[in-house]
Amino acid sequence: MTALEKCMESLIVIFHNYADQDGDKKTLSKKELKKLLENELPSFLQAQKNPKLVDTILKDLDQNKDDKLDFEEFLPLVVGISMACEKGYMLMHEKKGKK
Ligand SMILES: [Ca+2]
Ligand SMILES: [Ca+2]
Repeated sequence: MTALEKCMESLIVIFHNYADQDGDKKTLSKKELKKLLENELPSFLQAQKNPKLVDTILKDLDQNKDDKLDFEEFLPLVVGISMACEKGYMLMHEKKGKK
């Protein structure tokens, strides 16, 4: 597998590690989402300093308003954080000196 393929597989595995914890394996409940964020994205969670962050994220991403996130609804969160990280990455590399 290529690095990108592994990356996508990891995303799916991580989603299901948490989504499978209660009876509904297809979606992340608020409890499961909170656990996922705490364990997999601790620095993101700390940087936000918002005690209601999990509620906010769930509300923002939950398109069909069932208070749960399926994989499709969960992806924009990963994409959003990845984009923020990429900006940081570019800044870091620009500082290291332009060609
Ligand atoms: Ca679940
Ligand atoms: Ca939903």
